[in-house]
Amino acid sequence: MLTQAITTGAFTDFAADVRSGLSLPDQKELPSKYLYDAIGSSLFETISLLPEYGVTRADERLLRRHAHEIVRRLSLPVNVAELGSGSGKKTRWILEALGRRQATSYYPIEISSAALAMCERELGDIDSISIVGFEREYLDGLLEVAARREPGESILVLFLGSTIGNFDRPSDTHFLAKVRRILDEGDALLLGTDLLKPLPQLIAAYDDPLGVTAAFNLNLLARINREVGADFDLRRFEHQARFNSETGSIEMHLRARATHDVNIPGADFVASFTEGETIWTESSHKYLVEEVALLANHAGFKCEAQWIDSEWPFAESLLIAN
Ligand code: AVJ
Repeated sequence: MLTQAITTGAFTDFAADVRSGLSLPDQKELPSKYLYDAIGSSLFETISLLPEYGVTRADERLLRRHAHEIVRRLSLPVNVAELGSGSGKKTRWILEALGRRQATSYYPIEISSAALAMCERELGDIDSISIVGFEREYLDGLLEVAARREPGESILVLFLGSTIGNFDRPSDTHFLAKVRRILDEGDALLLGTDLLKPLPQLIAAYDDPLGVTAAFNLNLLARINREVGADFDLRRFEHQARFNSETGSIEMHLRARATHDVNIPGADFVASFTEGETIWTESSHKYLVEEVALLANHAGFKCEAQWIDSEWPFAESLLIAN
């Protein structure tokens, strides 16, 4: 049968990434982008409501307060591309401010179809905004947006929520440099970055007492069970949040409570765990304000303006491509 011939030996990207990440001899890892299936995206939405996790609220406060000033500094007409829109909630303020001045195309770019659907529902009612979503990786989506540019239009890229912090250093610079190469001089990038803050506050944000972040992290194993046919016993793993002071990043890990094997037939693979061993599932870098401007300069942008939340240290930086 044809279908069988195609599936035999040909793993999905997810299965291949699971296999390679769990085969690493020292620190096992899984790419954090796989945290966001429908359940993971909805758990993240819940995280963003937790009192201990101030990131999303700080981001939204800054965008709400400064939307008009941000829009005033752009070269109009402008179209908006958002890398990882999530639910789209915090984007409303910028789109409303823009919609008052011009008809605007808004292009959310998301690998999570659940998040993309949420975003289209959330923002569909704003006057003068037309939404075209792309279910793509960030750079592939941005290439599509750039291809639709009409002469005289500029592009505003939104990269909010401190998602940039999920890259390690210097991959964050390399990523922004790739974004810059897709853009033209004068285009803008609005970058949200969570800032370094006292350790207890950071740990609580990534290890909340209600256990929502633990569920968000463990869901990655449940997703492997669902989509790659593995037999992870979630009770044999526990969520861990640590601060790595060398890299300045919060790391999420899943720690094996006992020595055991896990079958992953969809990746044709058995993963062995020893007690106490961890799978590293995410890094979330906490920036220094000065670091953001340097990052921007190295990637080919000038830091035009910066707004910082006083309640929860977080920076919104408007970068202009030079
Ligand atoms: C959505 C990537 C910004 O790193 O803070 C929340 C994801 N992980 N709690 C972050 C997350 C654990 C979040 N980002």
